[in-house]
Amino acid sequence: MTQVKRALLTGITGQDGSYLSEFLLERGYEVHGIIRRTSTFNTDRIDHIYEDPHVEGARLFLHYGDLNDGTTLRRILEAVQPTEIYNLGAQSHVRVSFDAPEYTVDTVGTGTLRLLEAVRDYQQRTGIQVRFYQAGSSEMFGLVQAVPQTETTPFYPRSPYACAKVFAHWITVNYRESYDLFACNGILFNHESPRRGETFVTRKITRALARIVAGQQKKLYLGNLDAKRDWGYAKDYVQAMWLMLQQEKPDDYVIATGETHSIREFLDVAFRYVNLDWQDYVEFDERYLRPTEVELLIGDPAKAKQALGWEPSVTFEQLVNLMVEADLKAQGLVPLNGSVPQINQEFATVR
Ligand code: NDP
Ligand code: GDR
Repeated sequence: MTQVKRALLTGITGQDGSYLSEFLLERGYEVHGIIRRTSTFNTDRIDHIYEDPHVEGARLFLHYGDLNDGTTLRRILEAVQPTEIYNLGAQSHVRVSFDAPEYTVDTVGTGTLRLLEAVRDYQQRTGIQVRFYQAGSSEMFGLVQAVPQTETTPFYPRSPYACAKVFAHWITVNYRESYDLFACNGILFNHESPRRGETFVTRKITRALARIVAGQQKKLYLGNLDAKRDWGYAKDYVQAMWLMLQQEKPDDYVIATGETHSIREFLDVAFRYVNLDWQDYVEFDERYLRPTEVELLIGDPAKAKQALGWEPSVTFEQLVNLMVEADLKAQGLVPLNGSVPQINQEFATVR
């Protein structure tokens, strides 16, 4: 009898959790996700794959828990008995991490340790090997030490979020070396999609653009437009997470496109789609600046290409366009016969 492939995800309700769940379900996995109790539903991104657990053959299961609650994490691990764990849960907003540093570090840093401790005990007690993926970030590189950034570039984190991710990275390495844990760090550069959280800059731009075209918004307020990011497509990136856990040996990998673009360039491509000039709509608001900024990120994915056979499939321009199209569609503005929707001159009140 073949063993059931059973994955446990933290952060299943997030952008990456939703794409990874789809990917794993397509490959025959039973998928278990940890969700937080909230007063309104927070499962929008996975509602389309949710199955009633009472129905025979259901392969997606949700469990209430939190990275700040170690007891519950242990209980879920014991109940699920996963073969693979993907630790995607995080307070993942860099700007917000300056406002809520303790909470961010507790979730991102100590939360990872809590999960690793649970895995370590579970593995030692049962002898069952669990493969562990840690969602590391290019934010760990922070202040530029070298470009392009590789697995050996030194970290210089520039936010509470990034400091916590550096801790999570090294504690994952330490548990791999100390307890023979199959644990991998993905060092993922920014990856976006129509499911990207609405307050990250890419989605903030494409969503605002669609609202401007629909006449629901007049201005878009942004912070630093000169920062440069290596932006890829989230669907490509979750595949890399899975590939890391299918290798013979655990290791750490940079996942990136190898290209970098400024926020200005993102605005150029996005607004060009609807024949508008972004300079007519974008205003500066200092509240979106960070006390310490990460100015330039560009990753070198050579190791992932060589060892995992992984490559990005979507270009920068394609990524911007697919996000713009999705937000226009969400506003009921579907381009017909290749023509772009016309801007509604009747602007509603600014929200
Ligand atoms: P999102 O912000 O979209 O999702 C974060 C997820 O974490 C949500 O499911 C959220 O739940 C959950 N979460 C938040 N706090 C807790 C907590 N205390 N306990 C348990 N779960 C919690 O992030 P992404 O999907 O974009 O990113 C996934 C991971 O990858 C994160 O760890 C992020 O830091 C990291 N990363 C992301 C990159 C990117 O460009 N997207 C690049 C590099 C790393 P809820 O829905 O209830 O809020
Ligand atoms: P980042 O993503 O900080 O790179 O972290 P974000 O989209 O928030 O910022 C990218 C750059 O855009 C600048 N910026 C603004 N950012 C936001 N959010 N809102 C604005 O109005 C705005 N104006 C300019 C920022 O200053 C920054 O330079 C993301 C998250 O997903 C992390 O969890 C992940 O680890 C990293 O990517 C890789």
